Amino acid sequence: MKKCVILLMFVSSLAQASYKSIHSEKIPLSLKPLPYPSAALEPAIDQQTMEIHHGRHHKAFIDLANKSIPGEKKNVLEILRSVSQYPAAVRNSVGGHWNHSFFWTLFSADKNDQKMPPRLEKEITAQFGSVDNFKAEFEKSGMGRFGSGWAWLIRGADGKLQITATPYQDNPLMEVAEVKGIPVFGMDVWEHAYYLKYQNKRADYLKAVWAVVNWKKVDEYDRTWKSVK
Ligand code: MN3
Repeated sequence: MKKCVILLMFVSSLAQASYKSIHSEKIPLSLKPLPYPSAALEPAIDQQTMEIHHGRHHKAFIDLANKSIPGEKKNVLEILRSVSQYPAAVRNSVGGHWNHSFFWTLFSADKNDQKMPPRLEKEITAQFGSVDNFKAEFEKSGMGRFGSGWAWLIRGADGKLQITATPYQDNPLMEVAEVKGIPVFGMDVWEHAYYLKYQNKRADYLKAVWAVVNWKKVDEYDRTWKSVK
């Protein structure tokens, strides 16, 4: 019985991530293990990029956040919702931590996860005409984000699915975001996310990663977006 409890604690890492588990985290933040081996998403995302991205870039955001606001009592979502009241380092670091914590969960090497659930397909088709249209519009948004940032699929203020992009480590949950909403999918378009393998070819990276998207997880986020207040 006791062994069972200990095992459950280990399993409740990023693999089981939900809005709640990401949002309720408080300072000091910690780096969770990836929900898959670092080579699992090859060839779309190569192992070296994965290891540097997770182990160094994501870790750096965590270290900066912990250094910037030691003793902070608000949780991650509350900080993002009031991020203009903090120094810029907090916007970058807590934003970076949220974005990457969410990002790692959006991929899977499991064929079952890669199949888009009919419910989500229906929602996407209703909003964008077809899944292919959605992908094309999303890639366009990622390409249109000049410099570093993120492309997002969100549930907007009107409750509809919408594509948007943010600069740096901003995200649509922040009260400073131009277009606000609840992210249900997101793509890191910083050069560090793709440069080792794709160099300057961001379009190739954006096209390649569709093969490893965990649509089951995206569907789960989309089914629970209203839980984020
Ligand atoms: Mn990144």
